[in-house]
Amino acid sequence: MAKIERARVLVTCPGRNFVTLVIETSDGVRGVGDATLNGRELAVAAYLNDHVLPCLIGRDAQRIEDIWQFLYRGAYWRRGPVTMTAIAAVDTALWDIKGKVAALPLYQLLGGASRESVMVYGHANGNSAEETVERALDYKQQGYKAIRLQSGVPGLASTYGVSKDRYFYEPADADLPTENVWSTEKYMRVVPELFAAARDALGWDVHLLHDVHHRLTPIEAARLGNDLEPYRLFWLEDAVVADNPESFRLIRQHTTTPLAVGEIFNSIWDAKLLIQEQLIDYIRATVVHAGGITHLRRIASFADMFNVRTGCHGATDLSPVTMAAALHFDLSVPNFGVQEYMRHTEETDAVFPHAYSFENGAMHPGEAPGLGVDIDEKLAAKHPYRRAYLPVNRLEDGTMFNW
Ligand code: KDG
Ligand code: MG
Repeated sequence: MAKIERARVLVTCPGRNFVTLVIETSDGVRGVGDATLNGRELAVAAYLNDHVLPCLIGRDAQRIEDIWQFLYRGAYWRRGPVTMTAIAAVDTALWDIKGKVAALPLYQLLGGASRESVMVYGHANGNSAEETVERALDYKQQGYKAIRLQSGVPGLASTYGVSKDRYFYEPADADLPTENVWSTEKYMRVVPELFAAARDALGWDVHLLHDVHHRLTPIEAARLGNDLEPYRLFWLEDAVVADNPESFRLIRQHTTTPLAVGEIFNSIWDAKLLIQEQLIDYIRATVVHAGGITHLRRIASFADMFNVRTGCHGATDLSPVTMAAALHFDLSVPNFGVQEYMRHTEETDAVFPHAYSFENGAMHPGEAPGLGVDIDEKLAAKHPYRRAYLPVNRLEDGTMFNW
């Protein structure tokens, strides 16, 4: 039996913060797991160091399900982003080890490929609708089959999803939270115009997506979904805050625009009502924040029974370790929808050498045993942690709002 002999948590900041768990077995096999929770990184590092790692040493590294249950049930205090991200890191590292021991890429252990490659969506954004559409044309030329469109809103100094750099978007931008200003009225006027211009320029043979980022009330979301129906979106994401899943009943009564939600979900219980009442079309839970490969597979199997497809979160705060794990999952899962792909910077990619690749709008996890990704520990040590917060939002009159 290969025992878990050593485990350590590495916090590194190659342009942005990442928390990585490395597990080593008595047979000398090493696995990696992502434990990054944007803006709350050190809470997960402490949870792992202080409460999880002492319980892991000496356990059979092959018993992934049993270890998952031990960490989930055994904490007594179940769920929550910190706990579930820590469990995800352990789970991912153990699947990596299992793949390496079997000398197979992880997707083979998950049942093999269900498709040739994984369709991904890129992020086109700009300060105006014209600039966003121009960038979307660039993505289409690069071969993307699905593109998310976010544009600036006249009268608002900054808007979610609009980056300073053409390709890299990093919302965790300051040592203390940046305060942004939000106006639903101004936003609601711009989005239908953006998608009308996009269909004119891009045509109909490309999927278009949009992220509201939790900012509307159910009735406003219903109206936006309605306004966008002529442009046949692939999905409208996080139209409302999903704390109260019943909100989606109201949206659903009014629009046929497909709905996606779940990037901040950490358990099947967050998604249960939305899935079983078929209130959503895509579940965006992903490996790192939803309890690892083991729990994400459970969510996807449940979703499959209700015609809900997957659309894993893949922003840059999810490290290349999560990207690799998500791609193995995506390639194998029967009810795959799409994978978000926000490329990492060269600095990040250098710290996390990986086997996955992009070609013609799709990605493949590669054929390396396990996840096919590692962390260069020496290089990682050259990039010490830097505190960085996500922004907050206020309405124009100063009222605190959702970011
Ligand atoms: O850390 C927060 C980001 O991951 C989130 O704002 C990105 O909404 C997001 C998306 O759809 O990628
Ligand atoms: Mg989102």
